[in-house]
Amino acid sequence: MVKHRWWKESVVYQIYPRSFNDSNNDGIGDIPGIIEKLDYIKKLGIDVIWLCPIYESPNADNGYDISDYRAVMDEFGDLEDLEKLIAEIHKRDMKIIMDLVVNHTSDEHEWFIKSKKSKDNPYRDYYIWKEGKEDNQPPNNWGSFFGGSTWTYDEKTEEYYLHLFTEKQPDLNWENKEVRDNIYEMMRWWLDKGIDGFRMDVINMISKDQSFPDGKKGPNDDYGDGTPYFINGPRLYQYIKEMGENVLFDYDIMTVGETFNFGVENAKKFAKADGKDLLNMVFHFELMSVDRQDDNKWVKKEIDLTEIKDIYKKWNQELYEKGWNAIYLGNHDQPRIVSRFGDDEEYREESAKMLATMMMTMPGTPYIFQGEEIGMTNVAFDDIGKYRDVETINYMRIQTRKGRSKDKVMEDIHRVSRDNSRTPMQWNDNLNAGFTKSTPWINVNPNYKEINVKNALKDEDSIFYHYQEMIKLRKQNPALIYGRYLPILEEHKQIFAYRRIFEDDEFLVVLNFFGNDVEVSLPAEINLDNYQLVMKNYENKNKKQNSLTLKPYESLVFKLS
Ligand code: ISL
Ligand code: CA
Repeated sequence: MVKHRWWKESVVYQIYPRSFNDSNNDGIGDIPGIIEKLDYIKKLGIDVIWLCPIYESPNADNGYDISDYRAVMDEFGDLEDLEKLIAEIHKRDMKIIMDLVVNHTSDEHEWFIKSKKSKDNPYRDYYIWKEGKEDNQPPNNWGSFFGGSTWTYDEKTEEYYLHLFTEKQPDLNWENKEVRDNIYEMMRWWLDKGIDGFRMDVINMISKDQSFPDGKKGPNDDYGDGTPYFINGPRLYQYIKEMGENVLFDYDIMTVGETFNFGVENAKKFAKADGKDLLNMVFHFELMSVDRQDDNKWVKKEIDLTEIKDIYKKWNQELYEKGWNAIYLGNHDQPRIVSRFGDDEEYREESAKMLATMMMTMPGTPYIFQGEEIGMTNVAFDDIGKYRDVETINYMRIQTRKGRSKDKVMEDIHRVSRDNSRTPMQWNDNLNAGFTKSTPWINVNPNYKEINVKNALKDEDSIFYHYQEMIKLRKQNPALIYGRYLPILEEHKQIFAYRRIFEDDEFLVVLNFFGNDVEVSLPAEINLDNYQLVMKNYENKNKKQNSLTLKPYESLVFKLS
């Protein structure tokens, strides 16, 4: 029995505010700038906006280091602007979910400022402080996601504090009930302002093994791997369930967890607590590893389409009527999808449309990251000084210190730096792509003259209108949302094809995932004479009864007549 929910039938648009639209010409995107563009987002057919962090922050990690959960970062505006944004979004019959970043705060949060004052103040246990080992070693050998140790020594109180990310992002101690109660109270404060849910940042890292054991350390690793001791930790379900009981169950909201290494079993388990919706869906990272060697983002591996197919098949079939999928290929942490999974040169439009067709015909809730809908691409700044992301800057410093050439490191950065997705939204072909009239905080991608919203809206064949059409098709056909997922041609190395079936509606999706022509014969039970072609990304498609010839990145959607 399928339970219908508004968030299952929604398409989400992710906004990284710093790079979206600058309304007061200080070079930084802001909330009034977002309000100016709500009609554009509505035109695309969006139902929910996921707003990346806008809270007070020193921007060590561009807002994922919060110093006041109840204040808006000056550069983005003020609380009044935010309340206006919420009202304007609701006026347009859209909803807004905000980013909940509660695994850590900024080191400039008042809690941490008090916590580090002394060993015995009431805030000490809001964070995770430990004595070092003898001879001045940190409490264990864990490595931070952004390089270096996860421990920083505080001279004053002669202890180390834990930070899985930068040293300006100390981890909160979720063992401390006061911390949890403060978080729940803050969540209710935002929900009572009318927001419609949360995207929960690294939410499956909040429970740590309290013995903080060393992690496995390979011969050429600088640090040990702590992830088995802080990912999916011992009290994670207890905390999330408590969050449900204290906050989530009281509201008709949408939640999506960002969960590294979570797996389908956890996705099912966390979807409910005592029969109530808990973590509605999660972003897993399995598709983010298909082009990485040993899951190392900086080391490239050729994409094997069968690996992608297996991941979709597992998640789609395991969560069928037991959980719900979040469908995404990109976000503010990942490279631009047309550069990563498509072809951002010869077949940029065709491959961007093919990826959109894939996402909009998968079971789950699709997420579009700003600029994806016009096929924005990776950027290749010629100088490290043009990059802004702390992870990228740390990577250059650490790698060159190890003796690697700058040029080689720049190649890695061009391919996977998070800044690929953080260059300003390209609105038109005016100065700075219409993002700002002053100097942008990060340079605009030089290809903005050709790739921009203005050109997209003028061209009826643009990627934008393909997204708009696909979103419409999805909305009109529950089979594309709730339907069973049945893969075909599973062994094919180049074609990704599947059927979606719901009651007596059926769709057949056939995607050429690569840049060369391919001839494919369909399984005997499929007779294309019984199907009507409803979406394509090339003109005049000729089809035979039981076989197809597909052009590079050609995508086709058929509906059983
Ligand atoms: O993309 C990654 C690094 O290249 C991931 O390790 C990412 O940092 C991880 O998925 C957590 O991401 C979230 O938390 C981080 C923040 O930097 C990311 O922007 C956010 O999406 C710390 O808050
Ligand atoms: Ca601004």
